[in-house]
Amino acid sequence: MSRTVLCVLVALVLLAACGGGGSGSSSNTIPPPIPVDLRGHTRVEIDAHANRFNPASIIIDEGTTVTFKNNDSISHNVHKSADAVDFGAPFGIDTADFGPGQSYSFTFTKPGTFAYTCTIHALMDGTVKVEAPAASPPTT
Ligand SMILES: [Cu+2]
Repeated sequence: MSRTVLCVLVALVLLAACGGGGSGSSSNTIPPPIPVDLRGHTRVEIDAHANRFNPASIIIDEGTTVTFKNNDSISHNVHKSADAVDFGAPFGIDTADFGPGQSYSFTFTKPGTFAYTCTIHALMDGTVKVEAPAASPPTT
């Protein structure tokens, strides 16, 4: 066994160990959840359970009614994340209306991406992306 071969092997191992990433620094942030495509439904349901909304991120058609169902043993609420956001109608309820076994429904009448949150639980939030119908007849 020659010493040169050994050196080359060590060099290759070191290169492999530190060169894997290639160019650029990979992000360490957790990507947002992939939205669940629920277009084509007039009513959809979001499960509020274990202090999470599930699915936390959805895509729906304009005009779809979303029901947030509380399947926990504690109360939750649903509020928009930013006051400046217009959901197309008053959005959000107070805690007393959304206790265990209860639900809250809201019909999204405006296209856009709407972030909401449960103000009781810090990590309990979600996003509803509302899309206008793809092939709408021309309005003349
Ligand atoms: Cu909550």
